[in-house]
Amino acid sequence: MAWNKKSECMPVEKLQKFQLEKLKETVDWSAKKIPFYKRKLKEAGLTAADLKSLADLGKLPFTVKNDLRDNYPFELCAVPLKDVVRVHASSGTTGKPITGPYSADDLAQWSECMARNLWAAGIRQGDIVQNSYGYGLFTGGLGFHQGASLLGCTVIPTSSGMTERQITLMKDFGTTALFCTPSYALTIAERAEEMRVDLKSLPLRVGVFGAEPWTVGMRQEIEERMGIKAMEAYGLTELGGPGVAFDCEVQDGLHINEDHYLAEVVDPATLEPVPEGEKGELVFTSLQRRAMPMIRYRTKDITRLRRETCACGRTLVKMDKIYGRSDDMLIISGVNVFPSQIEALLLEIGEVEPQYRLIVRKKGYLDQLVVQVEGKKEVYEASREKKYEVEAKISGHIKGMMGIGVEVELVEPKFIARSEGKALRVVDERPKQLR
Ligand code: DLL
Repeated sequence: MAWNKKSECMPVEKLQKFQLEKLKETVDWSAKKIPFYKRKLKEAGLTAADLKSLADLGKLPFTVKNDLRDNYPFELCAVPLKDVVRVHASSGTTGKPITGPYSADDLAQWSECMARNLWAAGIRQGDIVQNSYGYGLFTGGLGFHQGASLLGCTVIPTSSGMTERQITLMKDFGTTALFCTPSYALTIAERAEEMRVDLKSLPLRVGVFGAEPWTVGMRQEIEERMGIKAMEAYGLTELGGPGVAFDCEVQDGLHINEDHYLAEVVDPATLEPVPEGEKGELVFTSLQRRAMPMIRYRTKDITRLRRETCACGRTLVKMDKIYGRSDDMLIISGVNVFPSQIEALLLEIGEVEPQYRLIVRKKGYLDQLVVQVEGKKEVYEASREKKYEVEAKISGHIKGMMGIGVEVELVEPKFIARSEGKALRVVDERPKQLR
């Protein structure tokens, strides 16, 4: 049922006791080994002994991405470099990169978390898995590789890119499972259609996708076009990469590997915890990592937590699919807009491809949102009137559902650059000082 039934299906009370114990160990370890945390905890006047229950978590200071940048490359590392067996890094879109060092134990735990993720997706020994996440500093490639190796799968480490070769190998090797970003899965599906390879007739049956926000509509689109079940992985470099949360066969939210990651949701403005079930910013404290423990790391990812009995038997708390990142949130006519909301609406329109870009411009003092979306070939090539009609249909749909006026530009098929990794959805053309 679960890869590690003992940990994944532990009674909640027992799990929370375990979490408190590990939280104290983590705080103690961080205070002893990392000058940054030693200082922060001293300022907060806290020691591990002050943590009497999980509710005391809120007394601990937050950690933000800039703390990692300021301490680049190894100032947050709690073990000597000779005990670091791997370093990953993420550059993000701006600024200095951040590093993720791992001890041998950290690496083993990561593989375990990934094995749970892949097992829940129905992947087993005997599966031929094609790993099209980028190998290298990005945690996707090696994270999935390790998890699949632990399960005993046959791993094809294709990495991302060279899409035609991906499809040829998929056919020749009889790939049964594919790992990549959802946007790259669509790129593969599209290229396969052009190559006249019918993915549905291949042994491919499941994909595990993540590393970027994607809607349920996008998941269905991928499932239909590839003839597979599309499962999900969530994680971030700061916490060791993918394997933080994953969906099970119920596909209603992602279970968090709570014996490794203690999750909270806070109001991004007040930083106060929100009641369970309410949306806010996801914050994680690592519970067992040694090389780079994290205390109350603010992910910027927006979701909500749900503690409920899941039909799969796991007791691990669930989070909703990520709605978006607080730093990708646009404010259009005073309305908060996440790209994923627009994506969901676009996927309801039959005349367009699931390829889009949001361009933000300044019109006077106001922010204006331009939705560029590819028309299906027959629609784009039909009359000008048809194009206008579809554009009006989309802007009407968005206005009706979200109450905001947007400009819609139906663009020709292939106009929008195809993704091999994380898709670029938002292009901000506002002058820097006006954002
Ligand atoms: O993207 C780790 C990963 C690799 C996850 C492969 C899943 C699969 P970073 O490059 O550090 O790490 O980016 C982390 O990506 O804070 C989210 O904003 C976003 N993200 C990751 N997974 C999901 C997901 C990897 N399933 C950032 N849904 C995170 C939505 C996701 N967003």
